[in-house]
Amino acid sequence: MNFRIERKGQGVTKSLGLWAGLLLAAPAHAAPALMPLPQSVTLNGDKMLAIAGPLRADMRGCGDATPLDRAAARLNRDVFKHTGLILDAKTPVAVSVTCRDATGGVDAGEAYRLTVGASGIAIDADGPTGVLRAFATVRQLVGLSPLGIEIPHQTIGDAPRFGWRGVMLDTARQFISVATIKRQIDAMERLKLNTLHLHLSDDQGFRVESLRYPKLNAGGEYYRQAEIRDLVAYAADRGIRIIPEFDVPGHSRAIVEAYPEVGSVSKTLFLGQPEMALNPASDATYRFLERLFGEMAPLFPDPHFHIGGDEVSKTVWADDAGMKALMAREKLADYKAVEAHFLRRAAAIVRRLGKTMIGWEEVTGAGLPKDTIVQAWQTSNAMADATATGHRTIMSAGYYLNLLMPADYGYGIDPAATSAAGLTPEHAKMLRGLSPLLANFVTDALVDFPHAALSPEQEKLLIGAEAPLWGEIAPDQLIDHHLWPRAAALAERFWSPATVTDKADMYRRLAVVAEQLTVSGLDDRANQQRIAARIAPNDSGAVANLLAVTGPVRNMAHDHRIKAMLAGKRFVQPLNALADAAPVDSLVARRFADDAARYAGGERALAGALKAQLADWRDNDARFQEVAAGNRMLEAARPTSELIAALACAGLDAVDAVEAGRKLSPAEVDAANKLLARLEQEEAASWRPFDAFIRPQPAADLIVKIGPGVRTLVDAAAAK
Ligand code: TNX
Repeated sequence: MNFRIERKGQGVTKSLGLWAGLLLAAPAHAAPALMPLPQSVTLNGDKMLAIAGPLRADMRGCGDATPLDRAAARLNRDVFKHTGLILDAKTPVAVSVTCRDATGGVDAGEAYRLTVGASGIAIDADGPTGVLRAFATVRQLVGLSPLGIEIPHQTIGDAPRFGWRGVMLDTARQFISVATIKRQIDAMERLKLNTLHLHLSDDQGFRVESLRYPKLNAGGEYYRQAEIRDLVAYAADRGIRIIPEFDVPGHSRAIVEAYPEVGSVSKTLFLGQPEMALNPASDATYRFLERLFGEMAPLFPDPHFHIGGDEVSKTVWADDAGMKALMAREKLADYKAVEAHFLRRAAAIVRRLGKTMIGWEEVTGAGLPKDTIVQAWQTSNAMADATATGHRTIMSAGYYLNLLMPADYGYGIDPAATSAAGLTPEHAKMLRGLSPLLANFVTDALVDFPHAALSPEQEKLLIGAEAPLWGEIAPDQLIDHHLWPRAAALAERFWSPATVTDKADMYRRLAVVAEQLTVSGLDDRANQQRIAARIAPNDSGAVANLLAVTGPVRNMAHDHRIKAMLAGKRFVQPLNALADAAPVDSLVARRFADDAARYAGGERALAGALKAQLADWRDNDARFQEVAAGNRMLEAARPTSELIAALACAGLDAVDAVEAGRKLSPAEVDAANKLLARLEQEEAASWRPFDAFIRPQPAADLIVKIGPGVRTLVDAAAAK
């Protein structure tokens, strides 16, 4: 499966880089960005297909036409959104669609071939879902093109690497509205993601209406059963399955508080609270699960059912009355064995409901039926181990969007790599040496050791990957920009050939995809703007300028409740601050770094644009300081704004020096290097897990992102 782009007729095979160059050379409004990159793109000569009317799809062999007609209508609506053009209904463009097999299913028949030629667009899909994937490609080929649509004649051949390509939303920690979930589903369809895993219950809440156990819903917000049915149908229309997760036996405080008769509560306290879990020693627990899962499972027609199974405390059951008897009767040596016993009974319940069970990696080795799917979340080793025991496996380690790592971090981790995600042994050793408390948290399960590559049998068991966005610091209004555009880069990792690894090219396309997603309906920027305007109604622009070139600290460093909890205090953190609004990847700063590199490489015409940009950043400081004075939510970021201005000045001096043909003085270089070193420190301070607890974090939890671009300019001017 080699990625190739060819230009027929001229006999030139284009490398990825050349293709990108070609696209950049095209007028900006026409530059398409394909993501995930297809298996192959062959340009057929230099001709273009002009689109002046709506796309008129004609389906053959695709079975029930209704869902695909709706898909075609969505496609046309998006074309309108992306272009703003009034298309003439009298000159429709033929989209002739054929399916090789009419069988549906979100991971069946996703492969397609797409040809753009003089007579229109032809789609030859393996199945109806492949038509949806081809439509997603058409959206991107149209691109943002307000001056008119022209698509180069070409042939695309495409098929996914993995049949399971997902994201996970955590509706339990903080409730997520149906409207917000639907926006994410829309974006998923555009990126060819096919699985939405909803984490629906946890300590903080049980989020699906239960008529059998109504007390589960007494404590907070939840989805009505009718809303669930609507969501499931909405997703299915877009070729996306919804996987429900009800986390047991741990992460279940909400259940235990509502129905204490099925719970175990420890006498000892952990972080100031008693621990809770379902009680594996009581028959009432299994009757409860049978009835609860029996009510929930039919709401979700997908054959998979996720029961969690993660992070069960090993002491929660110590004080339980029936525990000794259970352990003796079932010959269970320890609480790990008790947990396995519980999971086997839960698996039997799930099986009776006709579902295939999924559990987090802790369920590996619990003696579960071989068809149980394991979701690896802490290390690549866990994925390797789960496949080695014969379980189908979904890879999530390395793709945790809630850790706020940049897009290219997860993009650089191959789902099939056996030692790529997790703490290195050296890092773990260092952390354990720091304090007994840390040693307690840094378990072996977090450590990724060197590991043999997957065998061909193991490779077959790796069915795909999922990017989770846990909800501790991701309330409804942050979902869009915490999920996107980073999930688009991961969608490529999960769909495209493993050989597609060029990060610079990914970011170039991601910038376009991000614009397209916003134009099509994401609330990412609207939400950032809402936060800025709330904090500084008198000059939200100054705040927005600062946010555009900063990003939040990573790896839970912004979750201040953790430290409070460790100190035995409860603390409610409002998630409406600058660090909540800042984009994880500053695409503005990246663009600046690219421009700086081109300038340093000799494109002198960029001097004016670079200087204007740097002057804006320098001048924003005065504006920002004015709104920040006396504003409690902005005070902390005053040094951030100063730092941006100081860096901008260093960059301006560098461009001036290059333009004047002189070298920066050693003192100037030294001053700039000091600033840049400070920035590198800020970036490093939360780069790795646990850093948040052992390293000071930058002001306002914000990392300034223009360092790499300024570095390029200063180096260029120092070397003159
Ligand atoms: C671990 S990932 C969890 C979640 C947390 C997440 C981030 C997994 C299976 N369990 O419950 O939200 O870390 O804190």
